[in-house]
Amino acid sequence: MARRALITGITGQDGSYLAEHLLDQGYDVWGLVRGQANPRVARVRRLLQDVQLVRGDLLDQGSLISAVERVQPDEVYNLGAISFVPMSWEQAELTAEVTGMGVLRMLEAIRVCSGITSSRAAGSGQIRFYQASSSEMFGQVRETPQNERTPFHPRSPYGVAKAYGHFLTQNYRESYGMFAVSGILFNHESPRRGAEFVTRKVTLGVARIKLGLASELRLGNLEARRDWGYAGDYVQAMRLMLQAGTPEDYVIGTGHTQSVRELVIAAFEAAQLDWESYVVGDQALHRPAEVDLLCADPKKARVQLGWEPTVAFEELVAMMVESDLKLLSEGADPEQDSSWP
Ligand code: NAP
Ligand code: F7E
Repeated sequence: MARRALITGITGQDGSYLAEHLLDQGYDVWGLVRGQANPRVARVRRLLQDVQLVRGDLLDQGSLISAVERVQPDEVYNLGAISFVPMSWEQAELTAEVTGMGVLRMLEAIRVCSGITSSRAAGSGQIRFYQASSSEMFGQVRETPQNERTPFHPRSPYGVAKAYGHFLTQNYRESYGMFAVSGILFNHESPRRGAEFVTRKVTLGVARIKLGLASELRLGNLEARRDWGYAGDYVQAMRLMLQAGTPEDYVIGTGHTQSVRELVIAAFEAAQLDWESYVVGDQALHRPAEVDLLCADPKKARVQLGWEPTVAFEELVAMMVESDLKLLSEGADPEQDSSWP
């Protein structure tokens, strides 16, 4: 029988790529969707027609229990979160509730539906759980590159909430013998990336300038460095973690780091434009506390899971610029959820 997966965050970038990947692997895929009139659900219905939808919200414990009871999943991928770092300062409590406490509610739904108690541990055939953890937990880094043993020093309410989810996932594994893993993923991008994140903001900005739809691009800190990879590669690592013999945590990244300035140069070059004529610095876009440097050491994933990234930074940026040029020239509005390449 096909394995059955339940994905929270199905309407997001990673949810879409993971759903496609799991469908390719022969899974029955279910996506958790929330809200009465969430426009992103229509996009999922249109582009992921083989995904079945179940209602639920990471803020609502009962809804998660009902979803797990209905779907009877073999694997749960918890990708749902408030994931935009600047928003986590503006709505810190909501971020804690969704990105942090949401992990507790999902783990509890699995525990209750599986009949696991402190005296009755998880058995074989148990539901396997993936938690979408983040390199933002490393924050002000203590060493470079960062691996599974690097200490955390998160720099935003988002990073703090993710650290809670990470430790809770480890704790449910240790307390109840659950197959629960935390994937510590570094930044991953794609033509489906939300327009608020810097890669997509830059590639959309470049495409608008190239097509004469804009004359400048306002950005914050150009010196921050990130380890940027391709989302399509990273969702494969999520599945591999849940197929491993033992539940363990893994760092996923490319092992290379670039600055936002280098991202900008690469994107403008991909459209044969001179970036210095268009980019305007904006102090309002700087963060109260910045993560200056991230660079992954993905050796454990390479050795134990056989996972390798396949798309290099310049290729990723060129792919995103090309996709945004196409979308905009077709008259689509990428800020609208109806367009999803
Ligand atoms: P994304 O595009 O921002 O998607 C976030 C998803 O969370 C959306 O589907 C959203 O659904 C859902 N969500 C928000 N509030 C919810 C709630 N109360 N209940 C249920 N679902 C809710 O994020 P992404 O880039 O795909 O990332 C996926 C996960 O990986 C996130 O947890 C993110 O924090 C983490 N992560 C991402 C990266 C990265 O570079 N992309 C790196 C490390 C970790 P709605 O349509 O209902 O709003
Ligand atoms: O910022 C700088 C900004 O918002 C990257 C999320 O998926 O990855 C993501 O978090 C850098 C920062 O991503 C602008 O200051 C400059 O240093 O694209 P971002 P992020 O904060 O790294 C991690 C791994 C996650 O887990 C998160 O969910 O770019 N930057 N100027 C800017 N950033 C934005 N957004 N907009 C600017 O104008």
